[in-house]
Amino acid sequence: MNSPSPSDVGRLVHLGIGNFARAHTLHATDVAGGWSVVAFTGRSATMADALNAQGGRYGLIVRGAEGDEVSLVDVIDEVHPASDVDTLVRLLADPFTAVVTLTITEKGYAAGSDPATSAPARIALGLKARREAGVTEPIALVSCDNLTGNGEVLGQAVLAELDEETKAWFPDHVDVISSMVDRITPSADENASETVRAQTGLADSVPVVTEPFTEWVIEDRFRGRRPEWEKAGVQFTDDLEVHELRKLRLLNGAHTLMAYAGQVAGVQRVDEAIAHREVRALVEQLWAEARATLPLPAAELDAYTAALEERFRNPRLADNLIRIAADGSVKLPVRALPVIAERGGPEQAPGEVAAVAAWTAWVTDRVRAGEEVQDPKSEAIAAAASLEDTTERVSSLLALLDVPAIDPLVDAVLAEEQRLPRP
Ligand code: CS2
Repeated sequence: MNSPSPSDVGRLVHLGIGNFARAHTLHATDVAGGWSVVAFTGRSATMADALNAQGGRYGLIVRGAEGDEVSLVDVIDEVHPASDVDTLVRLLADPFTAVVTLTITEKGYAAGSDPATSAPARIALGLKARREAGVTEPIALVSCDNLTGNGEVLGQAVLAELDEETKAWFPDHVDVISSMVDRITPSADENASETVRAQTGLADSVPVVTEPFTEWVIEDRFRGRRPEWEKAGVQFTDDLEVHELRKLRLLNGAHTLMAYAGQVAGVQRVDEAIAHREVRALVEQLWAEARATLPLPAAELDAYTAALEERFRNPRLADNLIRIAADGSVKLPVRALPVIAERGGPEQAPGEVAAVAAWTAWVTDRVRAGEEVQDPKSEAIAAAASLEDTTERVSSLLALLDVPAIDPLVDAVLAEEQRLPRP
């Protein structure tokens, strides 16, 4: 925790070190060079022990349709469990720390006020300590999660936890920055460790498997130091929103639809879902509706969806639908519901309604089969999905999506549930 010069380097603190962050944020920081990284785990603390045991290094397997490219990422100095609040506070109070990146998933931004469970509350404690230590260097908080205006969402979550004095200090010392990150990162398969060992010699218990495609677009608003991410192909922009909406509605929207409709139809992986005739027709329908809400030229959208289709078809990536199916109650309100509202209602957005209906159908199937639904609202979902009356069941599930109820949605979802492809 000493503070070396030169002034163009610094320390980056990352919150939520799962596979996603290791496939892009930390990889890009490694390519940029010169920066020290201290990471904190998300929900599972086991990643801390595993990474520390291998000196913070890990293998990155880039899995193209034709073959693998394996490299070592060596950028992490230390990993701490999320519960180590004291270390985070100490690091944020240190002027050498200039950037905090976050991949805490959608639900991490609504986690409440307890620093033990809420990353925004922990950051608030750290910023208070930074102010009290008299640090004048700006610090940037950069969200990399799949939310619209993720920087604003983060800023509000942190401000809500701050004392009055730090709130007043905040605008002059903290930049809250939105970014759009895109790289599909499935769970690593059981052969991944052996692949890394064979190609690099590292005995890696937590390798990362990812796709060749990678995109990170960041708002250009840093007053302080930051890694030279341009070296890793990162783009800086004054207009992030259009990049965010395009990705959330076309990529993540299709992912969510496939995750539920695919499993209801009896397939388990993304490449199988996009190859399934009826699921694929639903994806095309959803794309047509989502595209109509995006202020982008048709040719650009054509190229984007064509590229998406190829990424989804990657036969070697083995991306399981169950990974994407997690946390539907916080994903649908970002990915599908805004399109339904902007289109003027369910009748103008049957593909998006199908995504919602596939969720209600899938959680119902699962709950009735006695299987777990991974979601911050899993208990309420289980209760709603168990209701005998079909209309009550669907309206109770929709009430969990945290949006003002769109009345005709219940009927539209009930109708789409009936039309979903089944095995
Ligand atoms: C997926 C994302 O888990 C999900 O819901 O849609 O993790 C997706 O793979 C990434 O956003 C791709 O960049």
